[in-house]
Amino acid sequence: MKVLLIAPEYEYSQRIPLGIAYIGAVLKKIGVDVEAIDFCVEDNAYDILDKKLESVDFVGITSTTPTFPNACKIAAAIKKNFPKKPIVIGGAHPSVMPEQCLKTGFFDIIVRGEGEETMKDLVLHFNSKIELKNISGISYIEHDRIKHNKDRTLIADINEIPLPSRKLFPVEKYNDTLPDHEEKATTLITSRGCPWSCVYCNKSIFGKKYRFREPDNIIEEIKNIIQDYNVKHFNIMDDLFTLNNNRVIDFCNMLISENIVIKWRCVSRTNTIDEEILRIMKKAGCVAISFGVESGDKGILKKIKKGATTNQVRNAFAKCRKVGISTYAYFMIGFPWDTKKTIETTINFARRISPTGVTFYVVTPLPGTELWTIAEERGLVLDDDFSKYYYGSKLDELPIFERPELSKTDIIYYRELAGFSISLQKRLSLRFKTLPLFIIKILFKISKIGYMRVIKQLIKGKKVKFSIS
Ligand code: B12
Ligand code: SF4
Repeated sequence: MKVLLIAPEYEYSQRIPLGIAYIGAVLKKIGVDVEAIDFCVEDNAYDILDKKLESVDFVGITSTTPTFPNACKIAAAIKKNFPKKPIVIGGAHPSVMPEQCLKTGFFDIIVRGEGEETMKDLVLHFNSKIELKNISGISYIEHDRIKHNKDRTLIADINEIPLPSRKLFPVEKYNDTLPDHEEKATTLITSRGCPWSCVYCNKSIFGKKYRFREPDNIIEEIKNIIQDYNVKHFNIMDDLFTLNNNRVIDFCNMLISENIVIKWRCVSRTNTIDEEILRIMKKAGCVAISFGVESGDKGILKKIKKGATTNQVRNAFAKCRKVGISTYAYFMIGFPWDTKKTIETTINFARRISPTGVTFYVVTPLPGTELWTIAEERGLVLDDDFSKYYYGSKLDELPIFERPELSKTDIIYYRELAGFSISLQKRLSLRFKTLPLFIIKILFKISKIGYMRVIKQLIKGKKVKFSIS
């Protein structure tokens, strides 16, 4: 049996698609022949697709919400030449919108949630050894009716999952790096799940239960990567790397005692770190930590169920600075409760905590999140073009919704103003970091560049793209 795994195009991706790398590893382990195409890094991906399709028994595509339109394009291309070739789709988007995915007519089976065990069952199915009705975690159409089989239980011990198969992908083509470093990096996932409930987060794959890989299992992967690719920089992209202090300490101590000299960055929450752990992390090669701060307004932090206070945020950034670990803060502008005032509080807060780097995203209610339900309940009209669901990281796109209190133009204005204020602060010495926002606003207006960008985005954002509702 031969399976082709596909990651659709996402123009900003620099990272190996670990979801299908794990699926590929599991398939290889049971003797399936696996090939893969990552449309993000292959220039002539459709030609490669044409060549590979003939010999494969079925195709597996991964998809998030913004890549779903591209997943549909690929599936449409496959069905055009090979209408009988089964296509399976998995990932964060299909897991929460299985019906809509099936209704496009492009996909035969939707894999909901964690995919490793389900994919093994699907191989048995395509070998005629098991019926679809007996496979948990899938949705499909039978006799014109959509069937949703029961959910699959999570894998109890994630240390037993084989290491992701990087060999399926052209590792040298990814431009993954650590922030402010040029050397090649690669991505690691060392835990699954997160116990918090932020309203904008899609938890459809790994849920709230925190499952983690033991330090020796992670270090085996790191050693393999160093040996196979000579890559010594790692982006640990877990939802929450620092939840279990003992595990983090053991991991760091193991790196130190085995003399594994690497640099790494992880994603953390401001309420899960202390100075002692930061010092050990730094000694073990941690150069940067990313924090989703989201807002500087206490009321908004409560509404979005962030579970962290502005004091905790301030402390965390100060401690990292003291220890010498760079900090990257992510904020979001345009929550349904945001006003111009709360956004200005957020911009001022971002300036005050003085992170090494800051990104301001535009709030985007994604399917499967509490924010999506809230938006529906409030009757907010969301854009139905999923290719725009990038948190406004595509500079030329408008936010996907607006309210009378905060128009799309307002949000773009504030995002640009936020960026301007941070770069201004960087250009000036630290003494000026309390420069009042009203002065920054005047400078922003005078600079014209900021306004020109706002207008450019408004014009470009009107272009309509391939749309699946
Ligand atoms: C690393 C990461 C990124 C990397 C991308 C890396 C890459 N090339 O995949 C970067 C930083 C570029 C990124 C960007 C974005 N991301 Co992101 N990202 C993640 C993160 C933290 C880890 C992804 C990962 O590797 N997981 C580990 C693997 C093992 O899990 P997995 O991919 O889900 O795969 C499992 C199952 O889904 C399933 N499966 C997946 N595909 C398939 C295919 C088949 C055939 C089968 C059978 C099964 C299957 O089986 C896999 C194994 O169990 C997740 C959160 C998370 N914990 O997963 C968010 C997450 C995927 N990202 C998300 C979002 C919103 C974004 C952005 C839109 C943000 C932005 N700023 O614009 C962009 C969109 C990028 C895109 N390509 O779609 C959301 C997606 C929500 C949604 N509704 O789609 C997530 C879930 C975060 C969240 N909790 O809300 N992201
Ligand atoms: S802390 Fe991160 S992973 Fe956990 S719920 Fe919040 S956004 Fe999601």
